[in-house]
Amino acid sequence: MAQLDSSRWLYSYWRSSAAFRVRIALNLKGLAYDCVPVHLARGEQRGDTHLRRSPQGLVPVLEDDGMTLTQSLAIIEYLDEVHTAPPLLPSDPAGRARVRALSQAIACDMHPLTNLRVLRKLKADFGADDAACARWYRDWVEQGLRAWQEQWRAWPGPVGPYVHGTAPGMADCCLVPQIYNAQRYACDLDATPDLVRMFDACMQHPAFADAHPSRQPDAVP
Ligand SMILES: N[C@@H](CCC(=O)N[C@@H](CS)C(=O)NCC(=O)O)C(=O)O
Repeated sequence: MAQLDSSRWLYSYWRSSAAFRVRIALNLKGLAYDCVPVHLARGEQRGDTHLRRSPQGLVPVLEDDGMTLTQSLAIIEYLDEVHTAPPLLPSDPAGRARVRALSQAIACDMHPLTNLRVLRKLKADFGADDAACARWYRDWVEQGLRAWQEQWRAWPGPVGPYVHGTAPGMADCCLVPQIYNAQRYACDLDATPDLVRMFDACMQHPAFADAHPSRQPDAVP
């Protein structure tokens, strides 16, 4: 859903799951943006130009209304506060706490362990080969998703088709890229069927389908 002359720029990489989260949120809100690829595999995130936007050397970065915003969850909550419809967080405090907890379990706990720079460090400094990195990835993701499913099942409220009811929200923005990556790394998802079902439901929605890595301007076929 990238568009020209939007005055909103998303610095993104097609396979970045954190950028994928923000692309979904922008699409759910119906907000136009220009996608500016930052080639992570070539190290563009560590160049001076990108470090001025993100001193951490990470994507996504959203430039909006003259501001430079980082951190996918902070960006999603910003978008939700400025553009209130459709809401990405529930209206009740307990629901919001649940959605934030499920979102943070992925964005703050699972994803950082499997980030590109972590996998690179394992290889460069600790002698891990491709097979060891894949095992590291799968171990963390499979155990993280199993715990996530338990946490999700513990809620007494309405069930599906999305994470928190009948409309997609912030937790779906986090879950879908995580499952996409888990499938890419051939993780065993047999123990987490509820998550796969929610992923499949989301991917039927155009906001998710248009945000898919394969649909991005920098995608490599
Ligand atoms: N907590 C950050 C994580 C951002 C992040 O880890 N981005 C990855 C791509 S998914 C990245 O830019 N990695 C660059 C690198 O590892 O060098 C967020 O949610 O925005």
